[in-house]
Formats: sequence, C-alpha cells, structure tokens
Amino acid sequence: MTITIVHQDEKVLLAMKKRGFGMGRYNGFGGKIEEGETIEEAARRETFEEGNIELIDLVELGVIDFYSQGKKGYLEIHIFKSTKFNGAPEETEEMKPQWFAVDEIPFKKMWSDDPYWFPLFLANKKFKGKFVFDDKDQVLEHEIKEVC
Ligand code: S76
Repeated sequence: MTITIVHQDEKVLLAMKKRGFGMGRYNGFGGKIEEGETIEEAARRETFEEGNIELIDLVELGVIDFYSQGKKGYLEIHIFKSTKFNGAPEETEEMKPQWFAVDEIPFKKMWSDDPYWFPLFLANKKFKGKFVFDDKDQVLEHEIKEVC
C-alpha cells in the first residue's frame, strides 16, 4: 500500500476517509499497488483518484510493516511526501481533503501509529518501522528507525 502526504510550508494536506479501510480517520491519499505499476505510480494514481491532484515531486520517506495481534500476515505501507502538485484538492466519493498546520495535526482522529513517525516525516528523514496493533487498532509494540 501507499500513503502520500503533501507537505507545503508549515501545512500538510490530509483527507478524511469516507468509506472502506480507515473510514472516519484523517490520512494521506493512498491505496493498493496494482499489478504492472511501480509503487510510485500507485502513489500518484491513488492521489489523483482520491484527491484530484497531480503530484509534481514525490519522495518515498518511509516503509512500515503493520501486524495485527493474532492475525497472520502483515501490511507493508510506503509513505511518500510531495511538496508540489497541479490542480486543486477536491472532495471525492472516497475522501474529503483538508489542510492542517503542522502543529495542529489531528492525531486523535488518525491511525494510532501516526504520532510515532510523523515527526520524522515532517523533518524529511527516511525511516523504517514495524507496528503491532491490538484488536482495536491501538499500538501494542513498535520499532521505528531512521535509515540513510
Ligand atoms: O497512517 C496510516 N495510514 C494507513 O492507511 C494505515 N496508518 C495505517 N496503519 C495501518
């Protein structure tokens, strides 16, 4: 999966997920990587589909593996940053975009792992991580480290 967050000046563009996976939470744009596309292509496509913007720059900053207690398998999420785009963010069937000042990020209405890696993301650091969630999607265990 991919997550793309636009970071411009002291603001980030998040979007309220209106349906499906992550419904009711603010998140970046993103979704599944389709067959035949690169991870970066998936990030661009999902951002266009969900937010109606065309990304100009795009950098992958993080990779996180998510495990759920008592469940098999894991979900690998690639976290991208963009600072320039064409078009205007628009509400779609799936997401309602909104700008937030970096000191007013709505962590209580986001995935519980986000407070752990957002500081690295905002500082343009590259990172790798692993999270284990309980059955209420709260963080039970985590590892996060900066990489070169
Ligand atoms: O920030 C996050 N976005 C997601 O879509 C999923 N975290 C997360 N954790 C599973």
